[in-house]
Amino acid sequence: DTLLIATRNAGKTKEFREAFAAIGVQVKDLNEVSGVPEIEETGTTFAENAFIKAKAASEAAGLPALADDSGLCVDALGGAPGVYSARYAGEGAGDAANNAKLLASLAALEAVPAGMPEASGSAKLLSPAKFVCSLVLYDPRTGERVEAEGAIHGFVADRASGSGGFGYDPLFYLPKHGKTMAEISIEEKNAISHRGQALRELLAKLKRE
Ligand code: ITT
Repeated sequence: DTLLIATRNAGKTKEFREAFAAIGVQVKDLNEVSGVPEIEETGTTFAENAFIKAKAASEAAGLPALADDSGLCVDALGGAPGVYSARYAGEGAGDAANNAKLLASLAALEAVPAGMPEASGSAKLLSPAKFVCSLVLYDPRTGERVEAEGAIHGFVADRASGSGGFGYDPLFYLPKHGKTMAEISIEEKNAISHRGQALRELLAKLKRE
């Protein structure tokens, strides 16, 4: 069995590949199929954008597809970058530029929110934040859609640590682990992450159908 993941983000694909391997499902993403044009994310919510991507990719490929729309919502920034997480520092600017922009935006604030926990080492925590993931599985032959969402709370640290994961993971500190999301293994990340939670909810819904 092969499932199409409606993403061009290799970091997401790696995590889905790892999670689906456990249940014997192979995955391929939009970098591995031809004929799916660039999809514009015009929604204002994670759920809307996930549906837009799942529908467009599945119809172009003629196969069911699973889309992931996700992002980081930072309390001290009023929930930004949110649905703009991938393009926070500009279209195509990339993870390093996005992380630099996040640190600059927090550094520009008047005050650090009160009551931040201590981080391990010399890092300082700058704001509570959460990662959110919306998943939509869409079947173009029946029009059926299954949706799920997951979230994980943590804090934005003032410096990057770790080389695992992708995106904002090196800045996303988990007090319970005393580590950033880039310092835990892919198995640990899938066990706790917004994406892992959403995927387990999606699979549970499919099982009930
Ligand atoms: P696709 O639309 O092709 O799937 P994308 O990267 O543009 O790829 P999104 O619009 O959903 O996808 O943006 C997600 C961004 O949110 C991603 O680029 C990261 O910056 C951030 N993000 C989401 N999940 C993350 C995670 O697990 N760890 C770190 N950053 C994450």
